[in-house]
Formats: sequence, C-alpha cells, structure tokens
Amino acid sequence: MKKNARAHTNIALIKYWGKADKKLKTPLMSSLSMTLDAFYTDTSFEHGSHLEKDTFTLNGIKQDNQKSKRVIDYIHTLQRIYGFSDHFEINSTNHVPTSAGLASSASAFAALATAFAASYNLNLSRTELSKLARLGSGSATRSIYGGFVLWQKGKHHDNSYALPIDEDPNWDLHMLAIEVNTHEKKISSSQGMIQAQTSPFYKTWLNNNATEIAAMKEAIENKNFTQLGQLSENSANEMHALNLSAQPGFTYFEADTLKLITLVQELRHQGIECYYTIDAGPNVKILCTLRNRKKIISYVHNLLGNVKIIDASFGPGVQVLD
Ligand code: 2P0
Repeated sequence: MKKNARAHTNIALIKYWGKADKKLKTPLMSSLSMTLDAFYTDTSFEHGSHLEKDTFTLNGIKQDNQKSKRVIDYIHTLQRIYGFSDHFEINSTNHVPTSAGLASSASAFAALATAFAASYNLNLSRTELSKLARLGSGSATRSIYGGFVLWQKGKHHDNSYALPIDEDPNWDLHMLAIEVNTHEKKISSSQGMIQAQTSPFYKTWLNNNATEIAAMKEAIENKNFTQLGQLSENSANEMHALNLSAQPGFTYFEADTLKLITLVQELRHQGIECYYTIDAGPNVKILCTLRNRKKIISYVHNLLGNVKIIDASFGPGVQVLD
C-alpha cells in the first residue's frame, strides 16, 4: 500500500550535540525544539511484491546507490524490527534547503518513519514513531510533534523519544531563517558532534543540560520571550564554543554568520529584542516577536543585501496525507 506523510522540520532551542549510541542515535543530553511551519518534507512509501528493487527518489531525481544508502539501510532496519522484507519505493520532496543547517534530516526521517508505519498499517503511537524517526536521524525524533517539543534523552531505545510540551502555542513567536549559504556542509553533524566531544568543556556542558532544559520549560510555560531567547542563544553559543575548542577545533561559522551575530547584539542595544540560534551550518535563525519582525528583516537586508530570509512560526506535528 502506498502512503504519503508530511513532517515539518524543527530547530533546537536547547541543542542536541552528541550521541550515547551511534547506531540507536540515543543522545547524551535532552534537547528542546520548536517545530516550524515554513519547512517540511512530503514522503510517500510503497512496498510490495510487484516491486523489483528498493528505490529512493528525492525532489524528482532517482538517487544512485551511494546517495540512497542511508535511507535504504534505514528502511531495512525498520523492516527487520517488524519482520518485513519486501521491496519498496520511496519518493520524497523536500521543502527545505538540504544540508545547510536547516535540519532537512529532521523532517525527512520523521516523514519517512510515518509513511513506512502507515504503509504497513502498523498503527503506531506517536511515541513509537518518535523512536523510529530517531533511528534515522536524531533531530527527527522531535519532528513527530508540533510546537515546542522535548526529546528526553533516555538510556536506551525504549525510553529515548520526544514529548510534546505545547503543540499549538498561542504565542506570536517568529523565527527568521537567514540563508547565508545553502551549500552542503563540509563537516556532517554526525562527525561534528563526535569531534566536539574532544573539547575540555564538553562535560561541563552535559552537566548543565538538566538545568537548561528546566529553565526553558519554565520560559515556555510563562511565555517569557526574554528568558526563552537568552537560553536559546546561550545553548547555541555553548554548542559552537565546543566546536571551536575541540581538538582540532572547527566551526560552521562564516563571515556573514558573525555579522549577523553582531547585528542581533546591536539591535538588542537599540531596544529591538531578538536572539539568534545557529545549527550545524552557517545560517542564522533570529527569534523575535511579530512587533519587530519587519524592522529586523530590513536591517538584515541592509547588512547582507538580497539574502533570502524565511519567516517561520510554529508548525504542526507529522501527518499522514493519504
Ligand atoms: C539539534 N543538530 O538539536 C542539533 C543542533 C544540529 C545542531 O541534530 O546524526 O541530523 O542524524 O542524529 O539530527 C543535526 O544533526 O544528526 C542536529 P544525526 P542530525 O537539532
């Protein structure tokens, strides 16, 4: 049976940056994210004896063996869990710039896990879907839900999954995603998070995780934008400081990334409240409220010219489309 699912991507406000188990993708820390409306992946999954091989088509282009490997291996893993072995066809359309720190793997694997489960009629809970999505990509664990989402780290496959904190927040929070560069990144997230663990500050970061998560939950509960923004910016700064202080050090920042960091700091001095977060790429996401959104967009254009800015807000959890 062919089934089609849609998942939106998410951006972590409290970052995940390190695995306890490479295969299971269980994390060393809990993370907390915001699911976005502006970026999503639609994926159809079909299986059956009428198919002669396993194929993966992305944005209308059939992927070669090398490019399909991660996705096809992932489905083989899921098939082994449920005792299936027939051939399948995956067709994905990414409405997210791929591999540029805008978390395409989050929406991709959340949509794929959901389409897989629907196609085999598995009738899984969202907790189960969240665990299956994690086996594809860590951040996909959180894309099962909309709004604010917590991924509790857990210790093994059965207790490492996401939980919704507020699926439909009544809050005019915006995230402006500024595309500094959409090229494939040189250091993959998986590699980056391994290397970051050589930083002498990594343990301290892990020790602060529970406190940061608790503070962020409190900020969300109280709709405290200042607290949410400060905690988000702090978590991003810590993650990127780990990269810089790794042995050897590395960074995802580019010159424009630093210009945008400085801009956000200057805008705050002027009383325009906004905060940044940055993932495994040079792009900067600015958190702001509706009141300042237009002003900030025009400041970014003044600074960087005709750069692409995507205005995102809260997106929904994963859906089976048909
Ligand atoms: C996050 N990132 O919490 C962190 C912050 C990027 C920076 O999760 O190896 O594609 O598939 O688990 O989820 C991006 O890495 O990595 C990521 P895998 P993933 O969103």
